[in-house]
Amino acid sequence: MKNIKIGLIGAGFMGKAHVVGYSNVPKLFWPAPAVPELKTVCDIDEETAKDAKDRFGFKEWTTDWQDIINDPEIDAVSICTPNDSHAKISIAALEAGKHVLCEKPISNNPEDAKAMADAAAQASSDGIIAMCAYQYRRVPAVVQAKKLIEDGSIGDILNIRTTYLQSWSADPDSPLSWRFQKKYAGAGALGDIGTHVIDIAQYLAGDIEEVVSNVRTFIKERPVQEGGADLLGTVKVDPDAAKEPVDVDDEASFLANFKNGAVGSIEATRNAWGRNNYITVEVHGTKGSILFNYERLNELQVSFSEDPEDRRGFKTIYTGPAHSYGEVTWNIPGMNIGYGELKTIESYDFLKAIADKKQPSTSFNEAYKVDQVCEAVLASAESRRWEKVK
Ligand code: SOE
Repeated sequence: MKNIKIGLIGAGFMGKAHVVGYSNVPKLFWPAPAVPELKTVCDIDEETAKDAKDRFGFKEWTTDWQDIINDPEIDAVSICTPNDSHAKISIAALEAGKHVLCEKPISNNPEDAKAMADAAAQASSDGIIAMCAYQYRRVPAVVQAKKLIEDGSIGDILNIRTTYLQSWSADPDSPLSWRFQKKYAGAGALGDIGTHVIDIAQYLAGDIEEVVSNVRTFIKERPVQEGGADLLGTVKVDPDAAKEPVDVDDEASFLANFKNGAVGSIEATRNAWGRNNYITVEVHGTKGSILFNYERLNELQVSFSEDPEDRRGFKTIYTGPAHSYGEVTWNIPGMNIGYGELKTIESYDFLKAIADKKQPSTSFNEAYKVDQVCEAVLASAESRRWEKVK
């Protein structure tokens, strides 16, 4: 079994999630496709980098991401930095012959996303893997939904609606991190969380052809915080701190027409008090319906038209060993997985793709297509018309 030496760039909340993922692969999936070795962690903040080395068990730390690219021992790089740096780091890593797992959205603009997809296509001819971390399509219940769609259980898809609702920035005193600044993030709720449910919608129902949207920024300025750390609303800054403008959306919703004829709606907001990581997917087909809610991620609701009329309605499938990634979902349905296991599934798929030399989803090209949908959503908000996805 091969050891894969990992370099992690960005040691905040998402860096921790990648470490949890890698570290648990051999514990949950055995035999593992490869055993990850945590070689070097990088963070622009020296204290964070040093702390991450000790806490997560890396051998080395650095504050310069180029050290990871230039280290011939490192096989694979996890990129957990703000969106504006994904392109330069990913492309440099791929050109240096390293496998890349890059956080979403793939970039803060479609031009860089295209350059990344091109670099990934080029590198794949040498067996180099590039994957964008849209993990929610890997939830076993979502994979089961895909199976029910593909085997015809719910017939032809007529309608798909997805939502991603959060509340962590609904408080106007939640500080102005990079997520509220276009130059770093590209877009707001649309790019940060809308992209996850665009990815799921395209995974289940195929490519989106055109959109008409409504995009808003309700909270137009926020207090400036010290340092660049992304606090995700957990720490409030002094209410008297200076405020600066928010130049991205905090609410985006749109109607979509899919290439296969289905219609849909997609909604993302970070202003929804009471909603935390509220990802929902509802699919209506000619023979049945499917419903998923991430806050009950071990369950899939299904309803079939062929059930006798007096028993028709949603029933709950509890995911477990009978479903995808059953090795990781413990022995008994209802024992349940959470965010850590989901990141482990993602790391497993990345390591397996490296071992098998087979490109995984979400590929950089698929992730670029998600960015193209966002571009059309923002264009439609300007033009107030239907816009084609390029
Ligand atoms: C913040 O909205 C965030 O951390 C997103 O950036 C992640 O992609 C999402 O999965 C959880 O929330």
